[in-house]
Amino acid sequence: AAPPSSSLAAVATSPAILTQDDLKKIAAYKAVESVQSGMVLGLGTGSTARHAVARIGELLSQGKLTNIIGIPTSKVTHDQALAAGIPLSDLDSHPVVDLAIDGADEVDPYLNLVKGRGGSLLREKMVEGACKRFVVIVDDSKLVTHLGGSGLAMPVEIVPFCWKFTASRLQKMFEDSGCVAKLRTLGGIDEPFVTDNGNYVVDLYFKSSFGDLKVASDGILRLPGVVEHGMFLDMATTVIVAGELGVSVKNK
Ligand code: ABF
Repeated sequence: AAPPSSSLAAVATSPAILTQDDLKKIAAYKAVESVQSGMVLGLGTGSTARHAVARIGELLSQGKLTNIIGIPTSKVTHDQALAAGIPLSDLDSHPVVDLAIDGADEVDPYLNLVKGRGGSLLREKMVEGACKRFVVIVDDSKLVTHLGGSGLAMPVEIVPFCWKFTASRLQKMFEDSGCVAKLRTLGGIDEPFVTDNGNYVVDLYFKSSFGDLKVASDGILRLPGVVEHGMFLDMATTVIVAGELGVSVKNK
């Protein structure tokens, strides 16, 4: 199938030099324009999504939005949203989410994503998998021709029990692609990074393409010890990309 087309929106970015954070904010604000009063909202995690959460809180405090219920995708977002005055709930009480807004680490031409470099992939996948519309917000540095091709990590959340065994099986699964599996640790020390769910993250690095995304996804999920991976295939309904030349909106 042909990749989704995109349109350059009329929201021109300012002629001044924009930082990457400015672009993230522009994409986030554009996404929040789709939020309507009464919605149940999936609240993403990361430096782009935090702009959306802040904006939703601001519109609520100004009375421009009412009756919003937020479903946070991490403890960090929970705390930010609470401080911003957004009423919160969870999927147990609100199993259908109207709209989720979140960032991504990579976006391919078919709107498949890599997520989870921030470590919140499991909750993000649960919440964003339950939503009617999933709007992804990125600056244009996140666009790739194929997932895993940026040379950066493809995260996999695994249980701590015998994590070395699981990591080596993941590496072996993709040995033809020169895969190296590394346990994510806390900034320069050997202590493992622990997710909100008490699990570890193994980051997979590929030297060459690992082939069909669906086959890779199924293979990883079949491995005992794996909880979830960071490929979000066929989940995004819209991707908003902010770049120096303006905002482009790609719809599935
Ligand atoms: C989350 O934040 C993640 O899934 C992804 O890892 C990350 C994107 O980070 P940022 O918006 O900080 O670039 O959405």
